[in-house]
Amino acid sequence: MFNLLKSKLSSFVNSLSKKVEEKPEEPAPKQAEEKPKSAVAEKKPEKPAEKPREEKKLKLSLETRVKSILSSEVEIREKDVSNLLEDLELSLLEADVAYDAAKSITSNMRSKLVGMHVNKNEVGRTANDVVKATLLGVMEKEKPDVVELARKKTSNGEAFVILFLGPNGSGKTTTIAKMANLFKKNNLSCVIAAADTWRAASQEQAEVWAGRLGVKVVGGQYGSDPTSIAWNALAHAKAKGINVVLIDTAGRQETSKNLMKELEKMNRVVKPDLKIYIGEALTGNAIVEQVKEFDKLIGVDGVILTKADVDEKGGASLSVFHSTGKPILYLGVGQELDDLQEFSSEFVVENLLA
Ligand SMILES: Nc1nc2c(ncn2[C@@H]2O[C@H](COP(=O)(O)OP(=O)(O)O)[C@@H](O)[C@H]2O)c(=O)[nH]1
Ligand SMILES: [Mg+2]
Repeated sequence: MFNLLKSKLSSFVNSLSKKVEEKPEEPAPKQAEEKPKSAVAEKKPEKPAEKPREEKKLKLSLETRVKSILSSEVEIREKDVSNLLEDLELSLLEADVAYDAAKSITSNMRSKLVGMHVNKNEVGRTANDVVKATLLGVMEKEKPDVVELARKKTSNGEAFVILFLGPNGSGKTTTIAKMANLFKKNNLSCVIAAADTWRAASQEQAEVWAGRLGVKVVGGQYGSDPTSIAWNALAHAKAKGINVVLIDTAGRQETSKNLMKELEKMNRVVKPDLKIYIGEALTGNAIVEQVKEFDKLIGVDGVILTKADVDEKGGASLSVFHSTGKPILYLGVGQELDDLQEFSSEFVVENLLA
């Protein structure tokens, strides 16, 4: 998972520490070297008050130098990092990080690194810490606790409604099954609205998962109005006291106007509590435009990135956070019911820098 991004970050850390460690000693400040000791010693000033000041200055610069040699402390300069950060920016793009996200990550690193005084033996560790802090900063976003939100709503005797949207084949139906499984484990009952009336066999697919989970599916005729199916599922939840309604929708591209219109209608009628965009991690930074378009149309509360288990690049999550401003709620990490991981930026960053 995310191996390309991982290797690019590690190569940046290694190159930087190599470069700084191999840096030749900086010459001592001229002023201190050029003034021969004797000049100070010989020139005994009339006023004794001035002498200690001069000596103090010399002593100080000598002390700083000795200290710096002893502690092998170096300052990271712009010239140490500039080429490496340029390379890193290209590497991030290659790993599917969106352009503005890559730019912002590297400029953030530059401002943290340049001017930093570090022990020569600890450049690698320091660079690692800087990369970590920067990536965590990118992914810092308040994330709703979906299960908690559902619990809260149901405690008022109302059903919690989630609308799942996204392109065809991104994993909506599978993720709905995984979510139903998660709710069930948290003692919340579910109903699935099979409102994908476009794709042949989509309802049967939902039925298969639901059968395994012991969850009811409310469906309708292929080609029928998906909003009416969602509406029926809501009515069913109300009548039976079911806690969570999970609405599956037909896969649509943000470019297909009719389908987008249909989604808008469903949103107005159903008024979901949460709208979750399901996107493949493999889509890379193209996911940014998709989320933005759906967000413009009906508002997106969060993203679930699926197929993270087979995504070698790893840039999509950084792009989503940086360029859409939406939190990632979960990662899909396989095709089974339990293959859903709550998203944790710490976990992802630890994994990237392991
Ligand atoms: N490896 C992997 N495959 C997934 C994941 N989520 C979904 N899939 C697979 O992606 C394919 C499309 O999923 P589906 O739920 O039908 O997508 P939908 O068209 O958006 O409803 C299926 O073969 C799923 O098994 C995941 O997290 N990892
Ligand atoms: Mg589907």
